[in-house]
Amino acid sequence: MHYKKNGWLRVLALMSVLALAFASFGAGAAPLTAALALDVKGKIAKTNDADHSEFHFSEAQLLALPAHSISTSTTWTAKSTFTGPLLADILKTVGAYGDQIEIHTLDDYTYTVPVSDTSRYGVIVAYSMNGKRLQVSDFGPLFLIYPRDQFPGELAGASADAKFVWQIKALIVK
Ligand SMILES: Nc1nc2c(c(=O)[nH]1)N[C@H]1C(S)=C(S)[C@@H](COP(=O)(O)O)O[C@H]1N2
Ligand SMILES: [Mo]
Repeated sequence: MHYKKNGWLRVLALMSVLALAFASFGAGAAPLTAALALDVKGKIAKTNDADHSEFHFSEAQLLALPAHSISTSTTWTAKSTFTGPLLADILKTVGAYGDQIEIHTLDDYTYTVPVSDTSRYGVIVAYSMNGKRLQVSDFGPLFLIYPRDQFPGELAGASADAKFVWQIKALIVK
């Protein structure tokens, strides 16, 4: 190796690495796996933002909540194991006191589920499927999962499909 003689080569190599880094991130290219994040507002007792209006969960905060798994098929996926925090634990963390949860997504879909679903079905906000993080292109970063296979009468079918909200970015407690 001739690093000492060819110090400029190292500089050139470093510049190439930086150029690549800027090409992939600086140009605004979305990362394959979006960082986990979730904003919760509305009827909540705890906030953590500057103007005390919402509770922002960072990836670390979401991963710090106890992880629960549900194995089920959905209209879009064969039987798989979904993992993530309980919606109930997210609501508990923010001190939610409403009885409806309005869910907002990256694709601007909105759907409201009753808080009673959390105890009835043990609903989870899944960030992974079969051990792999959900990609934005594949229901990620967060996907509301109900145990459909365990409640075929109540959770299978067209009307229940609306509850399986993917690309979740925010919850509003009503
Ligand atoms: N993020 C997101 N989740 C969503 C939807 C959506 O448009 N965006 N549609 C919901 C509704 S109303 C139903 S019936 C199903 C629709 O699934 P489909 O688009 O495969 O018919 O997914 C639900 N989850
Ligand atoms: Mo729907």
